[in-house]
Amino acid sequence: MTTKKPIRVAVTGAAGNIGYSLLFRIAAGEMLGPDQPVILQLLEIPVEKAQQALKGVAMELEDCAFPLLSDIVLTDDAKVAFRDANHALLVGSKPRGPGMERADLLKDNGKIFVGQGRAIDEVAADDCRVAVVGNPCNTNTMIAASQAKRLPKSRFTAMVRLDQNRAAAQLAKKANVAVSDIGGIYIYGNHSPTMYADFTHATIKGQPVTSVIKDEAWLKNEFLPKVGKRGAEIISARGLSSAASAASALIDHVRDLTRPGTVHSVAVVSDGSYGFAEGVWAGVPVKTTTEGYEVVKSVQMDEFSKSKLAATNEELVGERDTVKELLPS
Ligand code: NAX
Repeated sequence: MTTKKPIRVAVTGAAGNIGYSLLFRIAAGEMLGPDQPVILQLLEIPVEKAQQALKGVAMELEDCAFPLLSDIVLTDDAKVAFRDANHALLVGSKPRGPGMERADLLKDNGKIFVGQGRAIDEVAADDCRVAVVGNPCNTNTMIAASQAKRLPKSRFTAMVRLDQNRAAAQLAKKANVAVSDIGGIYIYGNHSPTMYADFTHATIKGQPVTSVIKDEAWLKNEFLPKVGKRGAEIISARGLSSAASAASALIDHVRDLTRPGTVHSVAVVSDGSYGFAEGVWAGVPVKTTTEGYEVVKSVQMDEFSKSKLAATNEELVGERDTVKELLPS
C-alpha cells in the first residue's frame, strides 16, 4: 500500500471521447506513477445529457476498482473542478460546427479558456500545471495563461505530443524499424497542419534520418503533410476524431514533464527562440527540469526548416490577432 498523498487531477470535457480513453489510464497510474494515488475532479458542461454521461463514466471508473483512485468529483462548476488541483487537463472545448469559420471557433472556444484560466488561477494548488488539448490548443493556452496573476505562464502548456508520436511512428514505418529506434524528432509551432516535424535533426538507430531515408522528396512532400494532416485522415476513416491516441499523448506529455532530463515536444510560451513571436505558445523541444522545463535552444535550422518555422509562426500570430479582444490589454 502506498502512503503518498493523493494528487488532484482536474479534467475538463471528461465525458467526451478523449476523456473516455484518458481517465482510466490516469486512474491506473500510467500518468503519475504506479504508487501515486489520484483524485479525479471532472468537469462537464451544465447540460443534463453531458452530466448523465459523466455519471456513467464515474460508475465505470468505480467498477474498475483502481487501487490508486482515492476519490472522484463530478461537477459543472469550474471552481469546484479546479479547487486545489495539482494538474488541470483542459480537454473540453466546442467542436467546429457545420459552416463555422475557424475564426468563430477561435473566439467561441477562447471564451471558455478565459473563464477556466481565471478559475484555475483563483482556486488551483500553488504547484498546479495546466495542459491544454482542446483546440485550437496553442491559442487556447495563451488565452488561459493570460488570465493568470498567481501562476507563472510557464505552467501553462499545450499538447503537440500527439504530433511527435505520429511523426516517430511514420518514420519508423518508412524505415521498417521499431519506434524506439527513432530519436530526436520534435514538433515546432502550432498544433495544426502548419506544424513542423523537424526530421532534419532526427535519428534512426543513432544515424541521421536523412542518411537512412535518402528520399528527400518523401520526407518533405509526403512525411510532413502526412503528420500535419493525420487528424483529418483519422476523422475520415473513423468518423470521429483521434481520441485514444490523443489521450495516450497527453499521458506522455504530463508524465514527461515530471521526469527531469527528458527532452520532448511541448508548446510553451515563446521567448523568441526559433523566431517565434514572443508571447505565442509554440511547440519546441523542451528539457524537463526539477523546476519545470527549459527550452532546448541549440538546434541550428537550415533554410528549409526556417521557412517552415516562419509559416507556422505566422499562423500563431494570426490566431493571436483573431482573439485579441479576449486578451488583457
Ligand atoms: P468531444 O466532443 O468528444 O468531447 C468534448 C467534451 O468537452 C464534451 O463532452 C463537451 O460536453 C465538453 N465540453 C465542451 N465545453 C466544455 C466546457 N466549457 N467545460 C467543460 N467541458 C466542456 O471531443 P474530444 O474528441 O474529446 O476532443 C476534445 C478536444 O480535443 C477537441 O477540441 C479536439 O479538437 C481536441 N484535440 C486535440 C488534439 C491535440 O493534439 N491537441 C488531438 C485530438 C483532438 O482533436
